Amino acid sequence: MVDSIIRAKNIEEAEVVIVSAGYEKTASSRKGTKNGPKAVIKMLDSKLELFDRSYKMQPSDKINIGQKDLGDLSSLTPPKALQKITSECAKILDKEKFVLLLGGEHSVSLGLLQALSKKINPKEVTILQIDAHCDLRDNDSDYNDKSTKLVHSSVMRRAHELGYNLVQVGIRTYFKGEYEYFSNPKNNIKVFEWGLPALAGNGKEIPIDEILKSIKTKYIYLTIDVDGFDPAYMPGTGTPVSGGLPWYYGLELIERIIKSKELIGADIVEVSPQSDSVLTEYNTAQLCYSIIAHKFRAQLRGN
Ligand SMILES: [Mn+2]
Repeated sequence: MVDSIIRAKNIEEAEVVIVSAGYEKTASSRKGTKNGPKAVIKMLDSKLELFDRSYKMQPSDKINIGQKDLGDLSSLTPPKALQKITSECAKILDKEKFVLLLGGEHSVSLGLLQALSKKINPKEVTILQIDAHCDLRDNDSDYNDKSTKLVHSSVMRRAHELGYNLVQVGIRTYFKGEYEYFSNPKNNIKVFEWGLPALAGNGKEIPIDEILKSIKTKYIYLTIDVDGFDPAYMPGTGTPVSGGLPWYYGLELIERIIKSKELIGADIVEVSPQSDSVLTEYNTAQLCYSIIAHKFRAQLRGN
């Protein structure tokens, strides 16, 4: 039998539950994110090494990782899909489990964020968002005739309205209304843009210390849109944008943020598998495993 990183037989047994939300309704460019979670789970099940070279052991031996697939949500309307993701995540959080959500399009994050907001006051939580896009539109009326407020390009606006603090990293494209929203000091949003030499110190990467210093709360939530990374590492995604976070920079940022704050939840979204490359789902599986190992690092000591 092939060893899997996911070894908990059910949710009760698990400490961490990877929730698959293959929802895709409002994606604006290339489709395919509904197939993302399945591809990532397959990598965790049979392709990724169980041995972690930074901890020099097998985290999956010490951390009980389980999974829950929410099935095909794409036949639901955006409000119904959101309600389903929220209530399923809430049930798992009620069992005191850590939830790592896999999308699907970015709108799924709001489900877990709504569920968490019943447990911890959002004002005490900072969302660290790795993304090429701000996702701060009020709605999608500038590019969609049948506009809604529950689209992937509005997800962080809705989260911000819930009261969450917001720090964005890797941003390299936005709409005028988003610019006005995040640059309004009243909204207190910190944006670390990529590729503007004047802001990034002559094209050098933004020091990770600066990002850490911008987070004022004890609790953090991590949302990773894979398009935040350089498309060289994450080519399979709906709306790729050139530039972005280099692989090892992203891994270091994630490690240091988890070690310096208290991570209450995480999601990785917008994985759209390609027919000729498994790189995106493989790297996403690696991010999942690393996030879980860092979060539960106290359990990795000793034998
Ligand atoms: Mn994005």
